[in-house]
Amino acid sequence: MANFKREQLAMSLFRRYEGNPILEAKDWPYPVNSVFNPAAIKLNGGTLLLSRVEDMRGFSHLTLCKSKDGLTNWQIDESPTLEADHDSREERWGLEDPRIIWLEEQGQFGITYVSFSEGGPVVSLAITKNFKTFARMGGMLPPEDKDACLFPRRFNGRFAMIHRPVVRGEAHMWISLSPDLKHWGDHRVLLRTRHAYWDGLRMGLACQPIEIPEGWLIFYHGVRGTTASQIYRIGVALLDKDQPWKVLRRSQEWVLGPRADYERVGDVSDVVFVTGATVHEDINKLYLYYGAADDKIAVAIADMNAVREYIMMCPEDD
Ligand code: BMA
Repeated sequence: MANFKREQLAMSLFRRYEGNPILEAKDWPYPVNSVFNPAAIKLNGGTLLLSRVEDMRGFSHLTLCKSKDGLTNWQIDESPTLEADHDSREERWGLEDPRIIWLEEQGQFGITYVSFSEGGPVVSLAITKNFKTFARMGGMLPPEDKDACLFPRRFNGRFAMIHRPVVRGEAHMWISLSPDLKHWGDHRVLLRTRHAYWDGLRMGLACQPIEIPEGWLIFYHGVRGTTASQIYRIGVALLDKDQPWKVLRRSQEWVLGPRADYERVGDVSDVVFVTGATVHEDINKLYLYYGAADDKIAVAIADMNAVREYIMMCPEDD
């Protein structure tokens, strides 16, 4: 049965920043078709976005944008920050949809992004200290795979990664483990698409995992197929802090979906695609950065206590 109190909270959890969209193609220092699906982290007291940028051939690369408050006065790199190596079969048709996590043991950032390889999309890893030089670690698992992010530390001696392979045409979220960030095993399904729900067709991790006292907060996108198109919306789950392959809670309803004009109209209509998050402890707010209709970047803001209250009202996954 619908739970109106919880649904009311889900609907009011996020507010769209009034200056949305915060970044568009016209803001770029060089000619581009679109900017969307950015990774986000806090760095040196400011916010850093690594944005997906699509050029006029339709290939994507990644470009760094910095801002003090994470909302205004973005400084955008004058040229692509991380570009595909076109001689490599792995990166043949561009780099897409990055996520960033701080790797505690390495003291460096881990960027997981989609390389559009000759065999289909694969998830690749690059490690960096300064976002100027990048150590490319290559593709991690075979195609088709997307929507991946590492966790910041090991669990029982192994690193963990959430990702979204497509198996038998089904697109669920998986979690895999590795001793060295290179060799991956113990693959298991983490969250499944739910028939007839808003996330019934496909799903994938949204931004990087967010640690809260109750566990790991995991935002994800869910897709519903309609007679006209596909609608991309955002839901949330809670994973166990020490064993993140255990799902403790999962939202039945979405918490953010396309409603504003800039989310409804664009290169791909009706898409809200979250890829980055920052937590601002001083004001107790969560900022979610997302691609709006696949051609601009917007931000949605929530009160961290309300998000925690909401996820604890959600049931276990069924
Ligand atoms: C997904 C990804 C995203 C994109 C979304 C909506 O499959 O390719 O990059 O934003 O579709 O078009």
